[in-house]
Amino acid sequence: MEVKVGASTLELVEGDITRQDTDAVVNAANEALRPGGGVDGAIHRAGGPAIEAECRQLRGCPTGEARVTTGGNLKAGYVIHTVGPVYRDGSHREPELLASCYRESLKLASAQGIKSLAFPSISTGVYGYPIADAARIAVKTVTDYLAQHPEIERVRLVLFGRAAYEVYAQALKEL
Ligand code: AR6
Repeated sequence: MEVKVGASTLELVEGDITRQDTDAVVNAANEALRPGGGVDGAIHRAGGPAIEAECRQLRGCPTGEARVTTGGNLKAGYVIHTVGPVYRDGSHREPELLASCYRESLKLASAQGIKSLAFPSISTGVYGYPIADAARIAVKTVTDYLAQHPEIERVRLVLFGRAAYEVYAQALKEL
């Protein structure tokens, strides 16, 4: 599924973040920027040790912020590492911090001259964010950014499995 936002394209696909041919892929990282499980583990396995070495130099990343490394052996030239909130009950700034992950990643892409990027569904695995709520925040934040930033040509939201894809497709339709 694909929609136009001004001059830019927002795309939803079911797939694996490590196989995307966008200029950058976004990693759902942790504050230490140490390789973990889920998307993070997959990106470090596929991208090779160069990414971890660069991460070590960065000395961590606070929740809601983003940092960039090269893409190692990935097709994507860059990895943007962002740290989603751990979901508790929704009243601990989780929505604001999750929106910030998408926005800060996009700002970093604009600053680096990255024209296309692929996001996974941040915080909805190990960090426990309810996916329907996370999907609404993701599509709204990305759409708002693209409307103001035509320099980003394409954002692809990469959902792992059909069920996650359907939730995001519904959120996009309702927007
Ligand atoms: N491609 C796309 N999406 C994927 C992939 C993949 N290869 N693998 C899993 N997903 P998670 P979080 C989906 O747990 O919740 C790590 O240990 C998955 O189904 O990767 O932000 C970090 O180091 C889920 O919907 O990220 C942190 O400690 C979504 O990606 C912590 O996990 C996110 O799941 C971050 O947790």
